[in-house]
Amino acid sequence: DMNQDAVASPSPSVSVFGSERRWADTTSYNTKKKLQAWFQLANGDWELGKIISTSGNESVITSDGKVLTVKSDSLVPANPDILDGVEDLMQLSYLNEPSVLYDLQYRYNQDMIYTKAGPVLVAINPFKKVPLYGNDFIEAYRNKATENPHVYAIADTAIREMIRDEVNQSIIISGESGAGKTETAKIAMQYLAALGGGSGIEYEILKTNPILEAFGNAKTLRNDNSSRFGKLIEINFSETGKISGARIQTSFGNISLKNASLMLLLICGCGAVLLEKSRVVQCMEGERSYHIFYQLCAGAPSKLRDKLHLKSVNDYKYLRQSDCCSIDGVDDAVNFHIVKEALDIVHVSMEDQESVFAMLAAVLWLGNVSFTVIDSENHVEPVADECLVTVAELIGCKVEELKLPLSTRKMRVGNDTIIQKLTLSQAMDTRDALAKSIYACLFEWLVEQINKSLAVGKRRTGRSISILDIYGFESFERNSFEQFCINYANERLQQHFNRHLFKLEQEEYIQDGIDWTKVDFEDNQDCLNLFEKKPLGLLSLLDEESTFPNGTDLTFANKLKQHLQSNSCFRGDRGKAFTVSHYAGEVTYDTTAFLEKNRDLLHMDSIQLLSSCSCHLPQIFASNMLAQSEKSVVGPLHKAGGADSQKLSVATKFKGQLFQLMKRLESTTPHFIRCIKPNNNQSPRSYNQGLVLQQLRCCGVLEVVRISRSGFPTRMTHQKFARRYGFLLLENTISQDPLGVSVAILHQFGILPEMYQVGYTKLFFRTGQIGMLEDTRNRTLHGVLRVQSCFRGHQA
Ligand code: AOV
Ligand code: MG
Repeated sequence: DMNQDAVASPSPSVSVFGSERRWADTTSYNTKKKLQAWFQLANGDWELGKIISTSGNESVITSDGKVLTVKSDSLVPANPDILDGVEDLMQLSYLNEPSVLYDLQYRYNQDMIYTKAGPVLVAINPFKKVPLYGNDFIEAYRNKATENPHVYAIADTAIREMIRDEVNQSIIISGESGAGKTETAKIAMQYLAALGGGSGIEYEILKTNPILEAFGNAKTLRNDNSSRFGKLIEINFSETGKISGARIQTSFGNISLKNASLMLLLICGCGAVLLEKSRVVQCMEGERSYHIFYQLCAGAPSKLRDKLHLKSVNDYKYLRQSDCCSIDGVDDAVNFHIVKEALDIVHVSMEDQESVFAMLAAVLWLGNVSFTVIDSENHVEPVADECLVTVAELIGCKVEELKLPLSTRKMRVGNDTIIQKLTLSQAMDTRDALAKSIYACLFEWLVEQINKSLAVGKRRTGRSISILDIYGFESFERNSFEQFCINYANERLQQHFNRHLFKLEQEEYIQDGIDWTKVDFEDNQDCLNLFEKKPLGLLSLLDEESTFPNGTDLTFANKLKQHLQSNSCFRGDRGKAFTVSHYAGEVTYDTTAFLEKNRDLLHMDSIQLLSSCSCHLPQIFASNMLAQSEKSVVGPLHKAGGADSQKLSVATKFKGQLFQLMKRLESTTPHFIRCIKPNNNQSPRSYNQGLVLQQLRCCGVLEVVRISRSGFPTRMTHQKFARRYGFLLLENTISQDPLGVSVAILHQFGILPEMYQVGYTKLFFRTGQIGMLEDTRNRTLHGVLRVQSCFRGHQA
């Protein structure tokens, strides 16, 4: 039986390339003189040399006119010149770290910042304008007129696979802070938006960026425009696009996707994943708060200034304290107008815009509110000066109403309500908590408005492509709760990457019974366990300690040391510090303020104040917060009588949002882009080998290439394959079953036996094989459709 044969006949088994980082077999190599090889300099950088002679364990090489003697086994083979700057690392004959570094650098020096690493696109931040974008390039990628790796090409593949497989797609962008994720996300959006075809929606989609960046980005020590929130942008293609799927597929070659409508959606949770709100009231020296504050102060027209009683940046404590109020090359005033224009375009009304600005001003003025001690017990009262009066005016309440929650707290004891006076530090915390909440609510509200406006009248029924851009891995001198959350998110994302490129991939081979030798990869499950395990994980212990009234940052740190010492990713340090071994490197966290930031209490008195304000935004904020606290888990203060709002802890909420996000991503076909930061100074034309190598290592780029080179990235069930290409068969096959048809197709197209494997349920192909079949299919279909439409033309 022929089908049995097809399964049983052994395809050439594929051996997986071993680690070629070092030369295993130096003896055979050493005889080949004049060969090029990499040797390592004292600073760790690799340099190219030519082998002149070898004796014993030593080789003499020339490099740059110098003659050097080096240890033979420290040499690493270099690729022939003809492979300089290959566009896919899979094409390298010798796959080792220096060769990969060199290839990327070679391309980077010529402004070719994109390189494929098998299925992954590597993007190196140029830190300057590079001539790779715009309509001409978009057209070229749509017409498949160029093969150069590009974000556009990834977006294009995503669209094609969405249509071909009828599966939602995602473009997942990762990399350290400042590596270029947000820029890359915008470039991908540009390509997808171009398919809007003049419907106007593409314009609106792109205009959301300046708004989100103004309110959600800030200058950090790593990145002048660092995202302080995570976002998933979902672009939906309409049902009509789907119905005319076949037509789209064929007409796609020469562009117009006119039938497809697009829309942008930020995921909720609360629109965007955990905005770093502590930044509103405090940030490190040399950093800034959110861009919008500086933009408002610099760019507001005089009428608005008067209305909001605006002063300059240096007059506001929240903005002044980090000793950094401008960014080189950035004009905040100009950007204010760009944001305003963008708000117009996404249909935020003038009235709403004014309310937004009023809330921003209220936050700034709140920061300037000061307190005076009123009794011997250090209780305080806010000073009724210009600041307090202005805040009251901006949010729409009486000065006395504002004074109350800033200086007292209602507590319920048994059946009685008592009023407790606040000390200076309690009052300042309460004030800051109010400012943070107003800002965070404002951000959420704004995202909601954008979503509403872009979703008007459109049902989300078609297929979608989502673009994920979160904050990148961060490691500073001092790392706090924010870095803790951000790095945890990145750890999760790394696992998604691993699962898809290593684990699932290999499991599928083995499950489907094809020849395969397993490739090892860095698994980060231990680190995730360290965070997530219950009850003895970082997050659980943090939540537990946060609910203890007597818990402090120190007791928290001690508890970690007591319970987590056995996890190899954890190390307790002196005092209040601990260290986590992340996939991207070790980070030492200082637990100072962890508990308070995790509790993130906004007292009921403050929420009540907001709900009684005459302005509509504070009212909306208050009702959103109340709705949230009702859904929440019961905390200790809640138990004490509900006089206080006890929401979910920040860490728990964050984890929940992260899980939601991952769940969404799990149902999509992922396309990965790895952004790489070539230097730490945000400067162009500077390529730090060590820094690049560390980033390549931690995301396993070499291993991905190795798997892909020896693997079969494209797969299709026998049924689907037979259905899709069966009509191309010239002769009827003896067999009508899917496997028989499939094998006949493979034979007819002369696909070489080493280029595919037949599994129990699927066919597996090496890179590039399916493309040829698709092209033939499209050409044939296109021809057929043309004939049909000619025919219809005749009839008419
Ligand atoms: P990030 O998103 O990865 O950091 P960004 O996308 O904000 O990093 O990039 C940082 C800066 O690098 C940008 O402001 C640009 O100046 C420059 N840049 C990045 N990509 C390009 C490009 N393709 N062409 C020109 N310049 C580029 V963070 O959000 O901090 O994790 O939290
Ligand atoms: Mg970013």
